[in-house]
Amino acid sequence: MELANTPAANRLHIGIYGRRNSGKSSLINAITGHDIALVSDVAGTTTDPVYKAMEIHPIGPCMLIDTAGFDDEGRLGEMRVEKTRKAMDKTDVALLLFSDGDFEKEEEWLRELKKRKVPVIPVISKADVRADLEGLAARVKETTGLPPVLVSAKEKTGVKELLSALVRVIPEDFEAESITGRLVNEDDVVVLVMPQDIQAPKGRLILPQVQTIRDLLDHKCIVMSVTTDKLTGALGALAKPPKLIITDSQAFSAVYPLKPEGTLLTSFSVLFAQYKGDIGAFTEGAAAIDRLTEQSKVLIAEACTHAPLSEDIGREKIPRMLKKKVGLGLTVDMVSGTDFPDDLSPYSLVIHCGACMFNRKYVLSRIQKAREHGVPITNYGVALAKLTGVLDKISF
Ligand SMILES: Nc1nc2c(ncn2[C@@H]2O[C@H](COP(=O)(O)OP(=O)(O)OP(=O)(O)O)[C@@H](O)[C@H]2O)c(=O)[nH]1
Ligand SMILES: [Mg+2]
Repeated sequence: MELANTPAANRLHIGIYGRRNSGKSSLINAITGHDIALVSDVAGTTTDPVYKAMEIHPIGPCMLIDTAGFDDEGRLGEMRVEKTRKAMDKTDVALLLFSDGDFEKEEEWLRELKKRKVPVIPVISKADVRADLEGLAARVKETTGLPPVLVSAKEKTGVKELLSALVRVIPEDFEAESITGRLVNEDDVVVLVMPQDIQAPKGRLILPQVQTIRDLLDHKCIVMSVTTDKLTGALGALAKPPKLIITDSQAFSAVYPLKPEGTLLTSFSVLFAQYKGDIGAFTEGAAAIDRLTEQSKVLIAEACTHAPLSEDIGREKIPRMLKKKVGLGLTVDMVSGTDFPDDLSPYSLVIHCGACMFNRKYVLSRIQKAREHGVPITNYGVALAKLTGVLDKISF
């Protein structure tokens, strides 16, 4: 996965604000699971804002902004606070840390963030050492209007809840990245394999194909579209092998043997699994297919209440393939629309539809919900790639 390709502007910028020593840098390390920010018990350890590009599941590419404490003092301290203030202008979502004591500074920064229309998640840091956690939480709720997330970076508690809170506040139109941007650069030649069979609508292309072509043109790629039978001809017409072939997943077995060595191969459904969700979570989830037994229960979740085309995939094709692999005893439940169950614990796996009619935020919130319950989740496209044995041959 080429993360370096995600431009900074497309990353969700998460700013972390609080007093000196409130545990901002430790919180970053807890969220990412890595020791990337410098932590010490000296107040004022972080001076300039530090920008860390990170992949956070299930949100995707993010930019974490570690800042200097907003209660810094003295001439240098004031200059540092000024820099922290500037970081607010780049912040999409703010984590505001609350500690014991009065909230004078916190309220001031809350006002500043609200003025900039930045969603704020109140956080009580160092929850493991707060003398009166309940009282503190009540005061924060009164001040911010929101229940705070209680986090201990030391004991690694509250991080899942914090991720859920983040998913809830990301903007409705949040699209972390482009469809193909991880795989291509300017001037790359890309061949699209688009069988025009009975499922293809007469006289036009389906939306994912159109969007992919548009996205490749935006990346200044050289795009060639063919039906499956013309792939050999197309490759022969090129002076050198293409950078990437994107195929309809149904044509995968025909395309794979023709792929030149060194050319990347992916499918429209896998590209959209990332564009509309989180491919990392989905491939991890698909691995659970290997662990299913006849005692397992699988939940198939469809976002639309009526979806004639994918109905066949979700209601027939995937259950049939799963039972063929696992055994006829496997239980497959189906829900649609907003019926996503609150209790996912009976399930060993959730397989979600491609959510073509819904935005990424919607899909991410479902991924996060499954993660909170410790239940693997994947989607139709990735599950099909896994069940047909092509998932590990694909780039994403
Ligand atoms: N008990 C406990 N201590 C913590 C926790 N988080 C951070 N600390 C400690 O608090 C101190 C300050 O942590 P930092 O993460 O450096 O705090 P900061 O807000 O980045 O501080 P500055 O960069 O100086 O503004 C360190 O000694 C940490 O080990 C926590 O969850 N529990
Ligand atoms: Mg710090």
